[in-house]
This record gives sequence, structure tokens and C-alpha cells, in this order.
Amino acid sequence: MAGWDSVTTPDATTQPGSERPHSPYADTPVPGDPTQSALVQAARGRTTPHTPVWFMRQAGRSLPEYRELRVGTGMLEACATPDLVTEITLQPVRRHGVDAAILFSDIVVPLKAVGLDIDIVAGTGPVVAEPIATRADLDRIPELSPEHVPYITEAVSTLVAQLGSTPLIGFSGAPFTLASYLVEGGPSKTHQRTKALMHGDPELWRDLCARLAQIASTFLQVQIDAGVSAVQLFDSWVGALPRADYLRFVEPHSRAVLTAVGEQVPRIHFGVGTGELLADMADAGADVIGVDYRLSLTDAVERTGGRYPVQGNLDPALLFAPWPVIEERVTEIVREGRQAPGHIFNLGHGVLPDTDPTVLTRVVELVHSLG
Ligand code: 1CP
Repeated sequence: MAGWDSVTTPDATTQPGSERPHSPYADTPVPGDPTQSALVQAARGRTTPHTPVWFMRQAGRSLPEYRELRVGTGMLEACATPDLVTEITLQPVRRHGVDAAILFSDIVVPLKAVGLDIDIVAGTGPVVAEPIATRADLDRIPELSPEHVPYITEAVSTLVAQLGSTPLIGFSGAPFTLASYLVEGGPSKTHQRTKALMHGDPELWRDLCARLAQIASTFLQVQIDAGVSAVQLFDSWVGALPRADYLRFVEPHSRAVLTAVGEQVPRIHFGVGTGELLADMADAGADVIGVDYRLSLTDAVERTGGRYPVQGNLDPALLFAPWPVIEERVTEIVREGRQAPGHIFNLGHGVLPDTDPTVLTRVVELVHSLG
């Protein structure tokens, strides 16, 4: 395939005769074209020499070098410090040889940037000082403009220069998942206030989600303008909804975000426990459908009519099982992924903090060796 020969970073590792530099990011920027990478090609539904692999939450607490760097710096402070963002984003690429970096940031960063009183509390997650309940509360959420997030532009530009042919994935939270944090005031298992608002005041809900769609679209556009090669829309908690509610209350807003991105870069759409919503989430304007570990890739391909590349879906908890178990399951997932027009190997959700990082590296090597 044209273009593969010139790729010198992890993409080239499975090619006969190619040699992988020990650490492509050590000193000098690596030239290259990330649009020719296995990740972007698979996301476009094209054949690739090996299955590309990256891990949700690949940067973070599973890495001792991350824990060391974060000592004394709050999560949101770290997200607004380009040097830290750059280094933390590169750590898992160096260590594991994954096929993509994902920007180190958080879905609540643009909400903090427009002035909401929100923090990420260790061991809890995002906490909102004054949750959204009324129309007056909605008026407290300004639109996002690129000037709100200069540190994102700076970090992405630096990263893209350093990563060379390895793609950088940008991301945003989707309107429902962002709304859930804002309405509940923090993480929720039941999403009770969110569902009560959605059904009790559909107009306020619609306007809240429209505002969050503007914020999400702008946040993604800032990252695209600075050079990311793909984006992922995280609707992590939307699996809590029945399909009818998804279609009525959520899908139009997620569609607005994905439509605003358009064809610029491949769009991955992911949620947890979204087996019943998978076809609708794909048809909302995704190029790749993310699959969590509850649904097999075979079923995911069937539910989406075989029309979409898939991303997933090793259960992150299985990384704690003996290696032969992991090996068998990874091999099975790679085999199942071949039924889709493209497959990006990933976990079914984020890396758990206690995960042994050497196991992640082994998974990358295994996926690459399977061709
Ligand atoms: O101090 C710390 O290390 C805090 C842990 C942490 C980290 C490393 C949080 C708090 N966010 C992050 C980074 C992060 N968040 C990334 C980094 C890039 C990578 O994947 O390596 C990404 C993509 C996110 C996105 C994010 N934040 C999502 C969507 C992904 C998912 O896991 O479903 C969600 C839901 C959040 C909210 C959030 N931020 C942090 C936590 C612990 C949570 C979840 C809390 C909850 O509701 O249960």
C-alpha cells in the first residue's frame, strides 16, 4: 500500500526488514504523515498491515512515571500546563509503542475553561460546586471560544510536531455525559437528576444540550486546527438510557457535534454499556463505533450492518488475569475485528489504575504480531 514504506514509527514495526527506533521521541521530532498511519487508515475502513492499538486512559495512574510527574499538581492544573500535557501524553507512546497518542486532558476541561466552578477530586472524579437545575443556571454557561483554551492549542501543536507519523487523538465529552456531571454535581450511578430534568423540563434540557454541543464542537475544532489526526466523542454514561430516550433527548445533540467535525478527521463515537444504542450512535455521524466489553465485536458488526470500522474491546479487568487468558481473548478479538471494514484494538473502557503496565506493553506486541 502506498505510503507505508515511509512510515518510521511504530507503524513500521511489523514490516519485514523495518527497524523500530528504541525511542522515536527521545530527542528530535520525527517527520511523517499520520494520515497514513494504521490507526487513521483503519478508521477510514482501509486495509492495514497490522491492527492498530491504543488504550483509553493509557496515560494516567497505571504508569509510575505519570504518578511521579503529577505529585503536587492538581488534575485540572496539569491539563492547563502544556509542558505537562505533552510529557504525560507521550509517556504511554514511548513505553508501550501504541499506534496513537491521546491528548492528556479531561472532558470537563472546556467547562472549567468557560468559568464553571468545577474540580477533579482524586478518588472521586469531577465535582461541580453549583449543579445546573434551572434556566438561570444555564445562563451561567457561556459559549466556548478558542481563546478560552490556548493551552490546548499549544500542547497539541507541540505534540503533533514531536509525534511525527504517530497520530494524536483529540477528544471531547458528548452533551449527555457532560450534562450528567453538571446536573448531578459529580459522578452518578443512577443519573436520577439528569433523567428528571430531561423528562421534567424538556426545553431546558434541549437548551442545555445545545450549549454543551457548542462547547464540545468548539473544543474538538481547536484540537483539529492544532493538528490532531482523529477525534473521539466520549458519551461514557449514555448507556443508562433506553433507546427511545436516546433518540429523542440525546442523539440530535451528539449528531450536531459529529456533523460540525464533518470529514476533517475520523470520528470515533464511544459509550459504556451502549449495546442497545450502537446502531444509533454509529448513524449519528461516526466513522468508527467504539464497543465496550459487554458486547462481542461480532455482535457489534452485526448490529451496525457491517458498515462501520469498530474499536475495542478487551475487558480492562481481564488484564489482571493470567497471561494465557489475555492472549486467548486478545487473539479472539483481533479475529472478530476482521469482520468489520476496519478494526482499532482497544480496551472496552479505560485502563484501571492498578493495571500492571508491562501487561499493556505485551498486549500491544501481541496485537501487532497477529498482523
Ligand atoms: O489525578 C488523576 O490522575 C485523575 C484521574 C484522571 C485522569 C488520568 C481523570 C479524572 N481524568 C483523567 C484523564 C482523562 N480523562 C483522559 C486522558 C487521556 C487518556 O485516555 O489517556 C481522558 C480521555 C479522559 C476523559 C474522561 N474524563 C471521561 C471519558 C472517558 C471514560 O473514562 O469514560 C470521563 C467520564 C471523565 C470524567 C472523569 N475524570 C476523571 C475521572 C476519575 C472521571 C470519571 C469519574 C466518574 O464519573 O466515575
